[in-house]
Amino acid sequence: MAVLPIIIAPDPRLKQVCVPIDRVNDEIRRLMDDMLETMYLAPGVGLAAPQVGILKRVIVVDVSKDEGERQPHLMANPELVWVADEDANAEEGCLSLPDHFGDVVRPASIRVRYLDHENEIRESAAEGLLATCIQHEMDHLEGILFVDHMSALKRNMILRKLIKAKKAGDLPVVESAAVS
Ligand code: GNR
Ligand code: NI
Repeated sequence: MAVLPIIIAPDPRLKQVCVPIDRVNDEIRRLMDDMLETMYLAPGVGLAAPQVGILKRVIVVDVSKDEGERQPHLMANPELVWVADEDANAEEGCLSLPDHFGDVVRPASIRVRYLDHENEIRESAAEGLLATCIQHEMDHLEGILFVDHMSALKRNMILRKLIKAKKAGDLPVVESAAVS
C-alpha cells in the first residue's frame, strides 16, 4: 500500500466530474487500498479519488472511532437510490480544505448502491456521520466541495486563506502528473 499526496483547494482537479469505472479490477482495488491508507494517516473519515488526483468515481469511508475495530467502506460508482425527507445539519471538514469547517444541510439518511472491493453490487443504508460522509465524498465525484454549499462570502474567505497559505509555503502544492 502507499500513501498518496492530497490535493488542497483551490485546484482544477477538485472541480471535475469524475468518470465511472467499468469494473473493480486489481488497479481499482489497489487505488482503494492506497486511498484507505492515505485517509487513516491523514487522519480523516473519508477520501474521494479526485483528492489524490485520480478523476474516477471511487470513494472510501470509515467513521469508526476505534482503530482496533476499523469499518472501512470501499465504494466505486456510488449512487443514492433513496434519501430521507428529513434533513440534518452537521459541521463538515475536508482534507482538501485543511483547518476549515462549516455547517452543511443534507438528507439525514440515505440508501447508496455501489460496487464493492470485489466488484459486487451492494446497497447500504446510512445515517448520522456515515450518511454525511458518504454524501460529502459523492459530492467530490461531481467536483463539489462542502464550501460550495455555503455562502459565497464564507467560501471565498476560506479559499483566499488557502491561496495565501500555499503562497507562504505553509501548505503542500501537489503537482499534476507529468504527461509522458
Ligand atoms: O475527515 C473528514 N471529516 C469529515 C467531517 C465531517 C464531514 C465530512 C468529513 S469528510 C473529511 C475527509 C474528506 O475530506 N473527505 O473528502
Ligand atoms: Ni472532502
